[in-house]
Amino acid sequence: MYEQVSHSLLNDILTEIEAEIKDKNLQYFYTRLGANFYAIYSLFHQLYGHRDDFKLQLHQLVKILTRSYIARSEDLRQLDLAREKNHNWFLSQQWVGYAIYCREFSGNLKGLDKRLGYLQELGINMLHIMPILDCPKGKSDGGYAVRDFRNINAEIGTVEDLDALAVNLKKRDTLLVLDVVVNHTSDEHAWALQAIAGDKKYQDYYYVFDDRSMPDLYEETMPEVFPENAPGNFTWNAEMGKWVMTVFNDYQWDLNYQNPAVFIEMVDIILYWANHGADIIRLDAVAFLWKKIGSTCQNEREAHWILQLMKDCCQVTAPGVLFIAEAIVAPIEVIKYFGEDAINAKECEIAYNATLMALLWEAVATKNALLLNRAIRSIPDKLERATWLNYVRCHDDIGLGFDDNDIRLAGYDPALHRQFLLNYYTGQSASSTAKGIAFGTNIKNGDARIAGSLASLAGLEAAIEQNDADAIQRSIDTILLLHGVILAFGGIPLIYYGDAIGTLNDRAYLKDEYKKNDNRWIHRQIMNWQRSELRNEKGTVEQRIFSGLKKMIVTRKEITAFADHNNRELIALDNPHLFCFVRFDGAGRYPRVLVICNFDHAEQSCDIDGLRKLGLLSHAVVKNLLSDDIIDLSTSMLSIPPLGMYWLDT
Ligand code: OTU
Repeated sequence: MYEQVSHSLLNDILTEIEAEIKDKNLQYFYTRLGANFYAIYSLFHQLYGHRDDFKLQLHQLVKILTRSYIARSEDLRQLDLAREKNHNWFLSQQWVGYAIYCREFSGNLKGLDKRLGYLQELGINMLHIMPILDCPKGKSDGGYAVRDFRNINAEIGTVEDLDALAVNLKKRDTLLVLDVVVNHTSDEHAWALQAIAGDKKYQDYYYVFDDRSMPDLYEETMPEVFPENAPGNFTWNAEMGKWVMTVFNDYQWDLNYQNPAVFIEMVDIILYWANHGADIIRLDAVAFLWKKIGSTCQNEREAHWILQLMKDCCQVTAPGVLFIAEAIVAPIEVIKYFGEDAINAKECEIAYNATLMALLWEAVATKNALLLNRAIRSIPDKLERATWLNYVRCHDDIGLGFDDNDIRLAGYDPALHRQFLLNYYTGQSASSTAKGIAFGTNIKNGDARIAGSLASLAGLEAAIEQNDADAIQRSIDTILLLHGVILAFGGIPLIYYGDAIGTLNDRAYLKDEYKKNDNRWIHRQIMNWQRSELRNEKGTVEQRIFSGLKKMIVTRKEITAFADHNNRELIALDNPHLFCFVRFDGAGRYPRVLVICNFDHAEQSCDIDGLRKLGLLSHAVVKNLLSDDIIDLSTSMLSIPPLGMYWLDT
């Protein structure tokens, strides 16, 4: 939109940097800046308009956008243009993601280059490398406590190694996902060190207080994220003689986005990694970006403004780059990270679907889909040009963040049901073969989350220990069933490293002084490449999981109805063990794929006539796309094997 005040300001800024921008071929940059500037100005004004330095800071922001564009390579600029033309490119069913810790997966970045063949064999074409930036040893939170946002951890490699990797990934049509930890820095970051040294400018980069009066006010309403390891949300820094807000670990200092300088620094960092070839940036802990006394300091409306502003800025310089929102919050809140009151995504294009993840584990434990069927309806429709990141397991804990009301509607008591799930996954219930452990137990309110590798949670570890072939089969079927859902549901599936070969819990972290207090390391194992070779040996656990998953991935990529365009309908069946939805494609809603999953350990069936009444399964036979088997529909009931899944071509 054209608006005089902002436009004349923009002209002033461009005049000021005239020498820098002269002869620089900025045509595309100017059109984007012109298109977005009013939005940028307005949001920046909403957040920082009351400050004396408002104009100065806005000048600085535009300079950063311009310099980053000038630094952007011609190849990346071309990619931006191609993606502008084909703007729904990331909604395609072609994408299949994989998340790794670089050190644990391949030792370092050079080693990672040698493992790209493995990823390609599985069908992966989007690689999320979790944070690899410089962090203090022992106080790194797995890379999420960054000391230098522009340098890679020396043990993992160099920026040049990453550049080389980015080029190789592009050759393989594989997307590169990198983290930018926007909410906090390490207490050894240069900003923090200068704050500690007494520099007021840098103390303003954080939430720093002389005494407990403000921290105590905040604490009244702020929950604790790591109650066991890092109780409270503030840490006393003796050197500085002040309290600092540290929502996560005591060495992770929360950045103060009430200061525009912090916002501008972060935009600069995001664009730095975009210019190093990141296709997608994962923005960590976005729910926490704005703190306000009297609130939980999560999901505040200003946090959304910050993200919108980041998006608007990134679109000017690197419009082909997408954002992932890492917001592990209730469905009604998570949906806002795509943007509110909008048709197209205007904050982050992608968001973690933590609700689906947690519901899948609930269905495995209860062997039914009562809560899954109920609570999945609480996830509102996403915006256009937005998609989910669907996952079964990630590097973090599993939180039981379901809505109490949904639990009640599914027929359970919320507190008892959560306790049941916790007991189930931490191996304290007789009915369970899961071998997880409780993470983040909060003795004040009894909350806890779950750590443990996917395979160990799915019973594989216990089954192998007991040498029980049937139980091994059940856990393999569970692993495949869970992945089958995330591959078919709509969104980008994200597979966690090691899960394709059934990696079990690894208790080695207990012997590591830096890791032993954070039991999420039980599922952040060193990739066992020797075991992974067994994927080529028929009949091994590794081969059964890997080949099953690989087949599902190949099949997913062929089914255009699996692209994500809000083209899914949940189907209510009478049988509580079954989870069923239909995916359709095109205006005539064809072709369609009917997905049916059985979470029970026994065969289950559903009424074919019921489905026919919905216009589904009208033919005499139907093909299961997962196995190519033809299923006879001349009987009245369709049976689904124990822990089985159909993708029916209907
Ligand atoms: C994220 O997760 C990362 O994924 C974690 O690995 C980090 O430890 C953390 O941020 C701090 O950087 O607390 O248990 O509700 O929204 O931001 C996982 C918390 C976490 C989440 C999430 C956080």
